[in-house]
Amino acid sequence: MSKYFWLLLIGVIIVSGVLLTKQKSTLTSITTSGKVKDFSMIAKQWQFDPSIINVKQGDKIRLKIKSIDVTHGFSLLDFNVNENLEPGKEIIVEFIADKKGEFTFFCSVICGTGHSGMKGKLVVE
Ligand SMILES: [Cu+2]
Repeated sequence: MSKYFWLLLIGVIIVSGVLLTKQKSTLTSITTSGKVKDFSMIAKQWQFDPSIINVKQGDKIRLKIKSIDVTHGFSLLDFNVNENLEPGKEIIVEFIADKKGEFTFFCSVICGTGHSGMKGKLVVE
């Protein structure tokens, strides 16, 4: 075999690798149901109310969260959500529930003795 054959082969491998990567990135898409689901949530020592949220896969979730006592946090890491909740200030969190399952959200700011138990669940069906 000649040197050129191997050079050509390596070239083809590199080019097809680049093409495949490009294709992958254009294939990534999020299917939405087009429905926006609004929820109002209260954070307080030491719970979220409601603590369980049920949605359907593809729903766009709009969560309005307000702490009514001290500073809390709202972390839903499976959907890249992590917000600080200043007392009395409403924040809006938006994301698409693009995967099924049960996902835990929790307080991410140390807020007192019950902090570690301050959590809830997003259920996506
Ligand atoms: Cu906390």
